[in-house]
Amino acid sequence: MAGSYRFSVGPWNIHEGADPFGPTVRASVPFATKMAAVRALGYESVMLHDDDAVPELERLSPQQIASEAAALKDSLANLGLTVELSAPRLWEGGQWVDGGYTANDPTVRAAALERTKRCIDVCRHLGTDLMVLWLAREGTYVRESKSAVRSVELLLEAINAMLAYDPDIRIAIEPKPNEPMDIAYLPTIGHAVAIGYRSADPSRVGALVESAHAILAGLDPADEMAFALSAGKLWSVHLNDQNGLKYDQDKSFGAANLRTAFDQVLVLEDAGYGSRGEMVAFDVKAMRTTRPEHQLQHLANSREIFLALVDKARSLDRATVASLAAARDYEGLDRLVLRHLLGLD
Ligand code: 3MF
Ligand code: MG
Repeated sequence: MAGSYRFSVGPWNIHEGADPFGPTVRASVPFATKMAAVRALGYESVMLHDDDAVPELERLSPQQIASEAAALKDSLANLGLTVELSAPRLWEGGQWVDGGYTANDPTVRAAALERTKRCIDVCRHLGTDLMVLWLAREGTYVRESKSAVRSVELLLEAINAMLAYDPDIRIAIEPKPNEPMDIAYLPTIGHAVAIGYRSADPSRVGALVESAHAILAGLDPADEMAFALSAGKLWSVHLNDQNGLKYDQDKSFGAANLRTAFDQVLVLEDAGYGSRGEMVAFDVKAMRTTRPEHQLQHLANSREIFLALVDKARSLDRATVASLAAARDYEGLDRLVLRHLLGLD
């Protein structure tokens, strides 16, 4: 029986259009309006940074954090939304310019760990056991500024401290090879899975594949997903698209390369992704040119195209695929897939 999928998105995926060269071009949408809007589009779950869920949490006591997060969980439940995951936002504040867990300043490293513990508390009170680590500034602009070996050890120590803090928390590492830093210490899924196996509890360290991040690493997103799937470690995805090696574009799913999008859906579908509770999340942004009245369109488009590609994966003539593969007629197989995607079969 073919499975069905459940979808998730973050509040940052409805945004004001600022980029490094220009300020905002759309008014901000209040958080509550965003939540209601994504539910109306068919999303059942949301991803929240720790301070999306509890603004200014660094100024609050653990008790205040607990009650704010619990209240948010209830108001989301009233809308029909659950929380898929939370993530510590260790890249925005000025204290994190040199990273958190790998900063050269030990007081910054200690603060990063404290902040992450608060994020774990937020996860618990929002009703999720999944925390994502996008290790945004855990890298360098200057090779000689940090010891890369020591940085990996520091990341491992930090992950072990998180696992020890909460016996139920699961950590999904979201690798990205660059941006905002020049070079990151955990740039690919292979790195994420490897450090997970070195941790104190490998069963609680997995990965999140973002399509664009794989492309920026020069890798195929479907194969990155496959690598994590084969280890039982694909705990979420950030589907989107990316037109080559540029800045992180967060285009709508399938917008740059429909065949690559199809191959991602195929690998998820064939592995039964979603049947163990995993969400299909999109990390997509509206173009800067988007008018306010169209600023949800990329969220509708991504979901619609994903579901259309699920139909394409399910209706692919697998017997013919198998016989073309057995005959090593890969030209014929190429044609079969392209005609199928074009609706010519
Ligand atoms: C950056 C990202 C991030 C993460 C998010 C959750 C802001 O390229 O993809 O989006 O997905 O922080 O970990
Ligand atoms: Mg992402």
